[in-house]
Amino acid sequence: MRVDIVSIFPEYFAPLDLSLIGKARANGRLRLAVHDLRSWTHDVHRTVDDTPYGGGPGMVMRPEPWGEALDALAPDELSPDGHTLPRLLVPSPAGVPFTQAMAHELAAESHLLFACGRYEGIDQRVLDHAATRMRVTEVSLGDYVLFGGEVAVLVILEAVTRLLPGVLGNAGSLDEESHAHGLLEAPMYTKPATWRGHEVPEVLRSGDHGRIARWRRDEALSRTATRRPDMMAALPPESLDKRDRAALDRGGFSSPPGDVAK
Ligand code: JD8
Repeated sequence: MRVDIVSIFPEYFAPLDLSLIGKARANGRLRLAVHDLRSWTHDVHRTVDDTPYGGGPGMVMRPEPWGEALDALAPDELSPDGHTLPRLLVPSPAGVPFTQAMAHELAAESHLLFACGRYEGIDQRVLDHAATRMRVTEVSLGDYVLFGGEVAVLVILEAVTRLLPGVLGNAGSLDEESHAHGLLEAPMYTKPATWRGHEVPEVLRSGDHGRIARWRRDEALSRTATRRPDMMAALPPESLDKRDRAALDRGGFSSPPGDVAK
């Protein structure tokens, strides 16, 4: 996968040299380049912002440097290696929510181009113009306010690159994840069995794999019911069997509506 990032703070992306993402880059599975937006300015002050039309506080990123950056990184002509146009991703609090499903979708792309805004954001015409020649997605990390798109890109890239074949190294840990089966995960424990007076639940030391699986399922259900009523409500009714509903009942939680087959 090829990834280009445009930002006025290219230093933000130094951590991408570390750890698993660094490994994916080293072994060639990830070709990542970070670009300074100011390299596409032409004035002595390397200006990238101006006051907003219509008034209001703050500054808006001017369209011209962005236009040149996108021309350079997503040229109209097919390159010698025959690559297609990138998918342009623009972090914004007004974007569509970034999810694990979108991470999977992005992991299947051959070229991602990230545009990191700052200030009050990027002149909308940059996105409108880009959308006439490539797929453009405004994406939000969540309902809180950041200073700019850089941190969002770090998060998205970490979620996407760990899905690339050969990056995780442990394929098994990919599909047993909470956001794959719609429930939060049960708590995990390791040695010692007693630590500062706190014991590892007996069932996990019993060696009874049936009881362990049932206990983990019950913990996942009660956690999800308590912490994520939104995930609970979104569960397909047929994904909860009689034993699941009984476990929720015992914990004083109500099961989402729906008929039970099993
Ligand atoms: C990009 C500029 C800040 C946005 C005024 C101060 C994502 N989940 C998220 N929260 N915030 C962002 C985000 C914020 C950004 C930019 C992403 C570029 N800002 C501006 C408009 C209102 N603030 C985000 N992804």
